[in-house]
Amino acid sequence: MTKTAVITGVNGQDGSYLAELLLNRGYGVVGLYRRSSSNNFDRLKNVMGHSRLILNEFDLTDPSDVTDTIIKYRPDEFYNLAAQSHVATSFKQPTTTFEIDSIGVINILEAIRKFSGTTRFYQASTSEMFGRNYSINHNGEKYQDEQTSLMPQSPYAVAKLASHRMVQIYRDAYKLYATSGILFNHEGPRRGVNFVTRKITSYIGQLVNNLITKDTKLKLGNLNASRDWGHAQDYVYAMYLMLQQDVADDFVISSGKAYTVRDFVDKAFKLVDLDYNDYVVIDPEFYRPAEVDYLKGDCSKAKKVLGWEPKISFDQLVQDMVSSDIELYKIR
Ligand code: NAP
Ligand code: F7E
Repeated sequence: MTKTAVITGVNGQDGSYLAELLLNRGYGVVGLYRRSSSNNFDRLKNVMGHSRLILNEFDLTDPSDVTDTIIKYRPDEFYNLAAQSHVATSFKQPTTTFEIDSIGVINILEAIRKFSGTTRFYQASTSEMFGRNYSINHNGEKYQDEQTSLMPQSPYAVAKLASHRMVQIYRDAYKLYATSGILFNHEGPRRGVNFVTRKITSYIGQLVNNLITKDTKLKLGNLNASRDWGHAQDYVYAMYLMLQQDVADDFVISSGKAYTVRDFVDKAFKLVDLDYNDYVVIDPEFYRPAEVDYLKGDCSKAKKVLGWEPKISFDQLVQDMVSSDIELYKIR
């Protein structure tokens, strides 16, 4: 029988990749998007019109909308990918961020508990919850895994930590199949343009196609922060695997390698034979009130239990994003 999966934030980066994956596996997919005056389904162009895809308007912060959705579909699987996902924005909009990223998750958990107790629930948790904290391995290297204490440094991370804990409570107290993926940064050509990787590659795409000149500088903030960057296509497969286990649990999903923002920008510009120093200027506007300096995940548990590991390397990720943006701006 066809399984039904609900995806919130279906027109976001991860939602679009996950919709493709689940449709390819024979699922009926109910994709939920937030109403706007100019809905953007660009990321869904590979699946638009698919006979097993239903697209509905939905807002996570509205309890009756959430409850009605659960009652209508009583899905086998529910992937909550909707969020105010931008860390810098969360400092400017802490209340909105908390309403979406925390209260919204409680709305779903309550609706599942009351009306659809067999639905398997995936929550999009994040490495940002580790904040400045890390563990140290026997070689003296810093890393984060499921045992590392969580010390959030932004309103976004606090909101995600609240929902992360709430998922654990609903799993323990009500025996729901509720799980959180602690995903480290994952990117790709569909990444929003205000995240640093895509900001860089979209600048390069415009530069190479002569839509801007050297006089238009690329304004960035902290180049020294380290991130563990993977490809979103790899990471949505981990989400799917997390809902196929006998027992619900939380997993770190990461590449296990850390690079600085400077490494990313350097590599991206070198791919088009340019030196980033000629184009990048530092603008304090893009510094954050509090920064997360170093993220490098150890996903040994996911490798062992889920049989998951990333397939796309950092170099391939940068290459994919740069080539895709060069193509994108060619046809504009
Ligand atoms: P994204 O591209 O920003 O997508 C987020 C989606 O959520 C968008 O479709 C957005 O709609 C929707 N949304 C926001 N508020 C909503 C609301 N009130 N009701 C319904 N939908 C709403 O994020 P992503 O990169 O795909 O990430 C997916 C999830 O993983 C997020 O929860 C994020 O916090 C988490 N996460 C991401 C990463 C990463 O590196 N990408 C790492 C760890 C965790 P609009 O287009 O209307 O804004
Ligand atoms: O910043 C630095 C910035 O905004 C990465 C989200 O998906 O991953 C993402 O959060 C680093 C930070 O991602 C600019 O200070 C420098 O150190 O691309 P980002 P993020 O904050 O790591 C986590 C795991 C999530 O869960 C989030 O949803 O880059 N940086 N200059 C800059 N960042 C931005 N955005 N813009 C700059 O100009």
